[in-house]
Amino acid sequence: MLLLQFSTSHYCRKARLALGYKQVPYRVQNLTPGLHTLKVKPMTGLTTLPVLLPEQDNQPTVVADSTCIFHFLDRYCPEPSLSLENRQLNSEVWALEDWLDESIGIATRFIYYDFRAGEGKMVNPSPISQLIVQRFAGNMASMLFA
Ligand SMILES: N[C@@H](CCC(=O)N[C@@H](CS)C(=O)NCC(=O)O)C(=O)O
Repeated sequence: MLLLQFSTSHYCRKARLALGYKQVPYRVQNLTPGLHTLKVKPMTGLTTLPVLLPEQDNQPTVVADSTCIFHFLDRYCPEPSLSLENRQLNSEVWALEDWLDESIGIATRFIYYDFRAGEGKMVNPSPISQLIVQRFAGNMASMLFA
């Protein structure tokens, strides 16, 4: 399997944790923020990562969104399960997972912009990354934390 990701994204880490928990072998391809849309949007219709390419017969070619990746992995490799046997608890867990993705997940991204605009500038020293950090992360951070 191939995981398209941003190396520092917490949603991508979430996908890596699930793959590791299932012990499913996978490779990663790190995409450059901004340019990633050229590759990802035609495949998924979305601009977000992670995106998993199962590369297996009789499986979907593309699975986008960390939650969908969790559900796909539970079907592909049922044990160990990411779900609970108790239906009531299981639906609460998935509701919580969805809520955390949409609340803390998004808030954390803004804290990360602030980090990248400051001491985290050198997380990825490539020129394109530096350009993006200077152009976007700095502006976002100053808007959010001014
Ligand atoms: N609900 C999505 C959120 C993923 C997400 O927001 N990923 C960010 C990286 S942390 C992203 O790809 N942002 C780029 C963009 O929105 O263009 C998931 O769980 O996969």
